[in-house]
Amino acid sequence: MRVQTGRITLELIVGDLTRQSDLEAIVNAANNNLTMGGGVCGAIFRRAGIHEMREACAKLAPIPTGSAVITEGFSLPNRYVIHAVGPIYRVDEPSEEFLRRAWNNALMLAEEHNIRSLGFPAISTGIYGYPVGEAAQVALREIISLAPYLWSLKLVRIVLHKLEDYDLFAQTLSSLLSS
Ligand code: AR6
Repeated sequence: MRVQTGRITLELIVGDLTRQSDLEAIVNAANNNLTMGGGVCGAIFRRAGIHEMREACAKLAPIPTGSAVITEGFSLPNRYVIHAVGPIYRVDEPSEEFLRRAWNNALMLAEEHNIRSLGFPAISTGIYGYPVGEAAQVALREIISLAPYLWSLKLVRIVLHKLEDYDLFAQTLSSLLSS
């Protein structure tokens, strides 16, 4: 699914975030210590080069929930990785506000670095337990509300790992755009 909103193109696809070679940057669903975890984070570290990414992240850690930092992409096909920390659902409260901030700060950091194309995973919806439908509302609302003010970003692509997650994001996007 692809729509125009504000000044950007917003895409939803099913796929692997670590194989988006046309994107300048991708967002990692990170933890506060910026260490290599499982999920998309593990995949990003492996494809970037574990040693290089660990060293770069160690210099920036720890960071608070809802914030974001940037590193090189090393061996990834992307120039940059933006590491954003979403909330652990119902542990980091208010979870909705922390998730909104994670998306907001990742987008703002991309703008500061003049990044034109950025890929996201569904932050917090794996190991951190955030229900995908609720996370989609928070993420898509934040993108749509910032979209008129984004100058550098032209393309934001959300890469969903599972078809059922894609369906939930697509339904949510359709209903937000028609309301
Ligand atoms: N491409 C796109 N999405 C993916 C991929 C992939 N290759 N692999 C998994 N997903 P998670 P979180 C989806 O658990 O919930 C790590 O240990 C997955 O299906 O990666 O924010 C970190 O270090 C889910 O929808 O991140 C933290 O400690 C989404 O990515 C913690 O997990 C996010 O799931 C962060 O947990």
